Amino acid sequence: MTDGLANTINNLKKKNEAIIKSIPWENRPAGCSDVVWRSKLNPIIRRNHIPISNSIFNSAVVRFGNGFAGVFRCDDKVRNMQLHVGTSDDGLNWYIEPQRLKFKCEDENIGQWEYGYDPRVCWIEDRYYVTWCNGYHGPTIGVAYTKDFVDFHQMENAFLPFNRNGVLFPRKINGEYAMLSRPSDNGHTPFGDIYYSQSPNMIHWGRHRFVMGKTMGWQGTKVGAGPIPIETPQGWLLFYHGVLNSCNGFVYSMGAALLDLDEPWKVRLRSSSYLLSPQEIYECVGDVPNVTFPCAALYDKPTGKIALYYGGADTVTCLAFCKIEEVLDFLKKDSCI
Ligand code: BMA
Repeated sequence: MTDGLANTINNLKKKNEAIIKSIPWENRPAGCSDVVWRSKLNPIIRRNHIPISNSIFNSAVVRFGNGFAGVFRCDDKVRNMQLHVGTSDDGLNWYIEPQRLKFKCEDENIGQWEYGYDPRVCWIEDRYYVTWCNGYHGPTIGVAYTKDFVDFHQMENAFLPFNRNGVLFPRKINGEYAMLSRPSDNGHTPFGDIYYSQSPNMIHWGRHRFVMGKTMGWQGTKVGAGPIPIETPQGWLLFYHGVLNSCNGFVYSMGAALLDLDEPWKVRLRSSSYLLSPQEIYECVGDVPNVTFPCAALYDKPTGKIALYYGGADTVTCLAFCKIEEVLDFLKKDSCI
């Protein structure tokens, strides 16, 4: 860790924690009727935000101290896929630590770093858990925890290879930790369904349940969970990505589903239309064209505002906004279930 990160973390912790910073927000632009709209500041993190980065995208952001912290996917100029810690006062302007995140791990077999990408961060009980696509003889789901965004303790991988898009629920359900994931293969997987798994201790995962698979159109090839699900009285609101296989390759869009509160493998509502798809230049042009890939959501319960962080074209980090009631209303009207 450099002094830069130590200083920003101390500042976030030092300030009066009673003053909770509001999440980034912009009102829906005049003339726009979309349920999800983009930030005018996009991309909020450019590909060369730090000198070593080729691209910074598909990243996870949470509230931390009197501001925000996150784990960012930074592919470096060798094109290693790495994770880096970031801090921010306002969720828009980010300090990204130039050195990659190095997990502490008691098991040297598990702790040997190959690569990591597409992190999610989830506050449960007393700590932040990080899940990510972890290279261990192929991609699988790595799990670690931190209390301060300085020391990260790597635990067992949740599953055998091959798996991606491991997304924790923010509380135990029926007495067990719960995670969504997407079993896959070792390549640019041409299939993929979302499953639900349960664990008594965050180490041993089982009692797997099928949640949902591909359907049609923008989600006709594969689907994967996005940000940490948001609890509502009607169910868990899940934003997810869906993939269409076009003549020109995969197109990654975002939709939403409402999962049962007590049995989240039961899908109550599911969008038939996408909520966000690659249309802006920073989503259509980049290292992998035509990708909008959400990994994090900040939710302000009193106002219902949601700020969604997503990767654009596997190159940059972007922000979009929506209101929870409008997403739930949209789901009721648009559901394919
Ligand atoms: C997936 C992951 C994502 C990426 C997407 C589009 O398989 O690798 O990180 O955004 O492909 O390339």
